[in-house]
Amino acid sequence: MSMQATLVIIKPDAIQRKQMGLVLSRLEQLDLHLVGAKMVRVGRELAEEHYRDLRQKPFFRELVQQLCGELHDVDAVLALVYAGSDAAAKVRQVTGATNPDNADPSTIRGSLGRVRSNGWIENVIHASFNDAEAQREIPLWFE
Ligand code: IDP
Ligand code: MG
Repeated sequence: MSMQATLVIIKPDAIQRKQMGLVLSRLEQLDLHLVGAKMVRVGRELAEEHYRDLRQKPFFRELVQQLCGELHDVDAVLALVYAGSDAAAKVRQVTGATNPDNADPSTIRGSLGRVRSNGWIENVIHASFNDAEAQREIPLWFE
């Protein structure tokens, strides 16, 4: 097993709902090392680049606005990098399914996320899907 790193972003919905500590507590239980942590003011350019693979989706505009904090009156998100063997897989396992309504209740999204009546998916964190995605994403957020 090789040493890997993965990106986590505590999203604006979780910042607004004061779930940052809860999320950090969950991630702290994993057998990984926290090697980077930074509050980031997210501009359009960064959000669009981060979610570039979803640019054709009908919800892309709203997704970018959401990551920028515009839908939750939030100025910054918390970007984190965890390192260790199978880092991305370990984090994704506790993250849960994309839609909180479908996420196992034991996961971060299943326990802390929600789908708003207006349809917004508030799923608490971003987590790199795999090592390749992490390698693309981490340099966007950390120099
Ligand atoms: P992931 O965050 O579980 O990796 P992705 O498919 O990569 O899921 O989508 C990135 C983000 O886009 C999701 O976390 C969620 O915020 C948003 N998203 C995904 N699918 C939908 C949808 O069908 N409607 C609205 N937002 C969505
Ligand atoms: Mg994804």
